[in-house]
Amino acid sequence: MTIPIKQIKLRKLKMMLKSPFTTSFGTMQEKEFFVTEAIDGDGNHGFGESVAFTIPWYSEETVKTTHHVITDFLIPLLKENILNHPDDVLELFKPIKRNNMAKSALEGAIWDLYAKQKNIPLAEVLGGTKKQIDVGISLGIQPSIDDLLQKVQENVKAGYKRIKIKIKPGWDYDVLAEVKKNFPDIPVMADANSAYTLKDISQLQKLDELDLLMIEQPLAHDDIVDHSKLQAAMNTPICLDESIHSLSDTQKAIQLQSCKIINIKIGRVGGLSEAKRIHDVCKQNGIDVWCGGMLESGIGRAHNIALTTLPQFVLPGDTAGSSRYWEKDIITPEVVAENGVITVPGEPGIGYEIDNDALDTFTVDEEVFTL
Ligand code: OSB
Ligand code: MG
Repeated sequence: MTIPIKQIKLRKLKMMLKSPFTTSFGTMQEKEFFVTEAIDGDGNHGFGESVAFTIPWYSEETVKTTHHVITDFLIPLLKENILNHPDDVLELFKPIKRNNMAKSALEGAIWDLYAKQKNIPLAEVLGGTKKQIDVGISLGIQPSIDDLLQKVQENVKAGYKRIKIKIKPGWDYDVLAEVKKNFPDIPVMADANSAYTLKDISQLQKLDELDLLMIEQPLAHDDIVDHSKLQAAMNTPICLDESIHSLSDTQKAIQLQSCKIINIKIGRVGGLSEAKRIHDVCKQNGIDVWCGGMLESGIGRAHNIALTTLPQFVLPGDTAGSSRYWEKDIITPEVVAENGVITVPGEPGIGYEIDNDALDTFTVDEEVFTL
């Protein structure tokens, strides 16, 4: 059986985040991204989302490189080849080096299309079994500690299962200590987005006093060697985000003992097939995983939810409810987290309908490619 795909639609969207999101690398408020749509001849529509930002400060990809790689290289590959299963996309795109977020945006739409053709939920196609998933939140760097404590308070009250605090030199130990003092019962973790080097080792070791759930990506975005030295010198588990792009990166990080936990982001690793493979090898090696976020719209969020139903996603992810990010999301119903729990939708594919009016409102450009 082949997956018949007649058309690929590429919509560029612009959406404003409810509030600016600040990390050690910069502040984001406007989100530009692509909604990908794979269409067959039988009325099925599969949707995906790209996660690269306009500026290459999280990784090397941008909105513009995503468009370039999708239109000039990836869609031509889809035109010239036949797919039997969404897993084939990974092999088909292999000749194109990296550009994982571009690859993932198309692959996601094909997974959703495939699940809809089979009339089963995406979670089930991926092999996931959970009916509900636990989620936490990621809090950006705030203007003051009081602002941060208030945000933590609101989200603890809303029932989120863990709080992630963005840190950087000068906004780390004291801030985290204050959060732990005021909220001793909620699991707290920190995400540095590569803001430190091994020269800061004593500062990082001091964080061991705080009994954090983990520290995410303290060192360079492309490093697994220094992280291995740091993990050997710290009790707090290190979680890798930016450094892990593939199954092979994962195997090497495990071998070097560079981390005890991995944050899997579908876009960063090139799609759901690679994400599953990373999940499987982590499960075999006792590495806990959780699903990260890239401030996605509801479409990307739905993919994250489906992936999180796999068994080794044992820690709460960053996939919070739509209303934390957007005045109005582009899916219906929106993603809702109740007491830190999202109920996995039972409908075919991503399990949420596209809100076409909202989609139109935020679309600034649209292209159609016939395969
Ligand atoms: O490092 O996980 C990260 C957002 C943008 C870029 C990188 C990261 C993040 C987040 C937010 O932490 C996750 C989310 O709420 O979607
Ligand atoms: Mg991170």
